[in-house]
Amino acid sequence: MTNPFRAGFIAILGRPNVGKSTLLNRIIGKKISITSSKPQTTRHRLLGIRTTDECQMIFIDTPGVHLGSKRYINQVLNKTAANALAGVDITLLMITAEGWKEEDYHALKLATQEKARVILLINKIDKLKDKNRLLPLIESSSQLYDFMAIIPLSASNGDNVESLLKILPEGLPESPLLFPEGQMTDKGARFIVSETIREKLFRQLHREIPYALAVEIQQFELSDTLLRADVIVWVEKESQKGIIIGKKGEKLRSVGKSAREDLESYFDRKVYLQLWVKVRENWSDDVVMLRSIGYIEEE
Ligand SMILES: Nc1nc2c(ncn2[C@@H]2O[C@H](COP(=O)(O)OP(=O)(O)OP(=O)(O)O)[C@@H](O)[C@H]2O)c(=O)[nH]1
Ligand SMILES: [Mg+2]
Repeated sequence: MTNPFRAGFIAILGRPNVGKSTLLNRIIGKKISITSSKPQTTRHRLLGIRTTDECQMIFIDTPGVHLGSKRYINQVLNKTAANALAGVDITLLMITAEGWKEEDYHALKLATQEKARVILLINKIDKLKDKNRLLPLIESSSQLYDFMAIIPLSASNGDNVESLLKILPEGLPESPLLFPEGQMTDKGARFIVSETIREKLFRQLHREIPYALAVEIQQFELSDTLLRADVIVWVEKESQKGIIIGKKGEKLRSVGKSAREDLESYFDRKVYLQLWVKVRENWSDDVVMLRSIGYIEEE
């Protein structure tokens, strides 16, 4: 007798920079969520869908939950992460092999106040020089909460991700498909384009500049053979505009080139991007602006 088909939602929660989006991309097998070494890279709730013969796992990538920032956009990001937990079947709480930090305890609290079962993921085990340190961490973590499982893994090289995928179906309810079989994400082409550009800006700019910018698509055209987009990069100050454009426009050109290369391989089409940098003071505190870029979710 074959097992009944299962389907359900699995949230990935954790403080910024632990590797949530890297894990999502690894599981889906395609780069649908941007990643960088800077905290607070992810700003949206994003679905990654993996369908097999036995089940459909719908993963929800979330912005990193963090403490101590008073900016409005930070409150919005925390709220997006917390909202994503409502009604899920399983929450994957991610920490790293370095051990528990203050913001990890905060994420634990958020995860465990919902009804969903919680699996603890200890990520970045590839960075551990002494694997013997893992056992005490697993041991002490198991005292904190009755986790469905504790799984050490490496999102970046894939070590032990299979173990996670193996136990997830047992935490999902019997259900028919919730999304069409071939669908990988809930976001469309425009999202992939603006996020890819934001990733390159995050990766190529230093320190605080990435937090001062947002990307907005103006014109967008997608056909069988090409993709064309006019894109505005919003910053908060004139001085930031200069930094992003760079000497003789070098920086912006390099961001555009790198984004175009990724997008050509993602969409398998010729890609033309026009990037403009514009200043809007305090956009990150502006509700209308945050809604128009899609950072505030419609209720
Ligand atoms: N060595 C190592 N690095 C990793 C691993 N997983 C993720 N990283 C790196 O950690 C950094 C953060 O990864 P992200 O996936 O962007 O982290 P995130 O949790 O989504 O971060 P936010 O979106 O900011 O909350 C990136 O530089 C990744 O390459 C891992 O298993 N091992
Ligand atoms: Mg992320």
